Amino acid sequence: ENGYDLWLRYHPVKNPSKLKTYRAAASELIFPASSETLRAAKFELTQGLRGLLGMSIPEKQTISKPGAILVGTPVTLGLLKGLISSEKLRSVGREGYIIQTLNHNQKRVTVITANTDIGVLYGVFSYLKLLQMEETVANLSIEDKPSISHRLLNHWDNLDRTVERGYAGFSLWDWHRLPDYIDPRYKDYARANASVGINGTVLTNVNANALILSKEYLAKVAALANVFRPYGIKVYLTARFSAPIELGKLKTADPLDTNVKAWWKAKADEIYSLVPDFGGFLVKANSEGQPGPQNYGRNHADGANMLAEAVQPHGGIVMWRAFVYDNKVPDDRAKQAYNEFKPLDGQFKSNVMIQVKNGAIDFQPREPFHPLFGAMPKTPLAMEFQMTQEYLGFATHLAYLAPMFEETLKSDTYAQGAGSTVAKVIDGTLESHILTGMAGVSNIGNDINWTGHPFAQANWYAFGRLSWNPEASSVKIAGDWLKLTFSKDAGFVEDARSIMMLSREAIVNYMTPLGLHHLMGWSHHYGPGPWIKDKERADWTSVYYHKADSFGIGFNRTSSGSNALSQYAPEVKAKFENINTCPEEYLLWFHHVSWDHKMKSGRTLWEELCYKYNKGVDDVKVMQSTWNLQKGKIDKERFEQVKSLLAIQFKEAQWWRDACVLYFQQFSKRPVPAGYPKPAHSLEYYQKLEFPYAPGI
Ligand code: BDP
Repeated sequence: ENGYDLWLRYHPVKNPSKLKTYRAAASELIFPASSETLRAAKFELTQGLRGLLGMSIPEKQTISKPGAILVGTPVTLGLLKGLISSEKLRSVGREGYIIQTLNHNQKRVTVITANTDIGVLYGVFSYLKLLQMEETVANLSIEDKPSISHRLLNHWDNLDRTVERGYAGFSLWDWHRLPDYIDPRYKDYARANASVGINGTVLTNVNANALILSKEYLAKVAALANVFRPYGIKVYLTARFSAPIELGKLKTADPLDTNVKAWWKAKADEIYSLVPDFGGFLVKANSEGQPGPQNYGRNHADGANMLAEAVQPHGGIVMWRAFVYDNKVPDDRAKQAYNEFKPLDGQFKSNVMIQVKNGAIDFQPREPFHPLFGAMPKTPLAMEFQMTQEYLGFATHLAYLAPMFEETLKSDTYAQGAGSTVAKVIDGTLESHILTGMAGVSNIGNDINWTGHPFAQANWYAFGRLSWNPEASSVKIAGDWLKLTFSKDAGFVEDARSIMMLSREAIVNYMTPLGLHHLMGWSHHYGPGPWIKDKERADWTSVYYHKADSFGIGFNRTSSGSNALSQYAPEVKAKFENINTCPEEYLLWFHHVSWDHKMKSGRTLWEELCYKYNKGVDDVKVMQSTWNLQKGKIDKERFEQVKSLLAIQFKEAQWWRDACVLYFQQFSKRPVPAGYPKPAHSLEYYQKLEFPYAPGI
């Protein structure tokens, strides 16, 4: 058992009465499959039924007995026209599907239908999931469709197969042997994505290499696109803004230069000649050293629109990232994206989305929602979440991220009054956008289990589910994933789900409690580094963010400080600005607070900080003991793997706690309250630890 099958495990249904009813409900299959997508759907369904029900389902042209399964669109299976009303079909749109049990000439049949072939594929995955989870299938009436149009993975994969901030081996893309060798994993990757509704993948790192746009590499990209196409997955590439210079030998990459425009247009034409359904470009520009329009005195809209014009005739889009900040700008880093982008609202072409990270700094274990959400009503904003655990213990710590994604999606921007949640901004309903998107920075590599930590698969799965339905519940998703991936044993699911639901908060507590952020080790971002200072960029140090001094700790972003709070709607600002109404989990994000400040618990801030760091460690202990109870309930291999990783997590949670508490104590000059364990080492010891070979830099 190595976890390769992810959540697509079609193991025999164990419950005998369930098995009997499932078999009776799958007596024959009527599924003419003339397209590649329908053939993929049919393959999945027949393989799935064979595994789950231990039988091969006979194929028929017409319904001959009860228990028939009918699959197709009204075009591919004429029989369906009379069975499902066209209004009902219309309501599920281009990618949605319907699963319906109904009586036809006194025979009970199951219909899986959609308007498009890809909708059918999604319906098939959904039907198989019901069987995998051993749910009742006798009276199905399911109508489902995605709320977001672009549900994309962002691979931060380099052409040499290293992955930026990727901790699960090397890149899946074997560029060297493409396009001639097609690794069978590409198809399994596509199946996994389609099963959760992911419909696009950006193959390359945002810190882009122009080479990917060369003729040779485009042939490789086309080969991948061919594998993914039947699964409804479009490929996208990152566009290095200076590519016209590097590849085209032009003197400039100025977006208003005619030759530059012509170069990108020709490049887009070339890409589309090879990949007719190419999705478009993702761009990181004028950020962390990447070139961009500002190099030529132009703005982000000039850059984005120039690329948008190039792909527009082919139906492509541009996702322009808002992750910009500059250490030469003498203002709080948290404010810079808003300051640069808000004034450009309304200036982007209609095929441009601005891709915004969930928070204003950088994928910290907890961040308040990014102030740009709700602030650019004339521009579609796509969400960027990070699945790879850059700041949450890489693929070593168990961190179920869906509660964090959910927290952001449910946050109320108040942009158009109460209820203007981030979810409604990005699903387009708040500001009437049709172009909508959610991106997840991939945690997938070539490790046999894809994500390194067996539980990191859950973040890929959950991202897909939330990008399909941003209102979905993280608890429900966790339960589903466990049943699909490990076991349906109720006790196991309950225990393992409690571990998952505890994990993210545990990490917040042992790394960055109470709104602290950016305290990690230099460069690789692993382990504690609250002492990081005096580097070439202040906004890459820890002291810039925690500002600990003899008075207290925290970043004052109120009107007496950087006033970053002014970027939020008045209701949000008022709540966070007031130290008494600011939720304590964001306290030190927005306020510089005295060590003696009384917290809701009655403890002082210093005592609360010590309490939280210890709570984080204790929670990992709870995760460990709960996991140990699962022995024998799941396979030995994954049980042991998770057990070992939790042991590392426990050790490292203590490392974080001890290093941070000792470091901050230098400023608080207060004793650690009685009852907490003594640090194993001195502060100097922790400060001297070095990790020259930490992965994924
Ligand atoms: C940060 C990473 C860096 C990425 C950057 C980005 O440390 O490696 O290139 O974000 O999102 O999280 O562009």
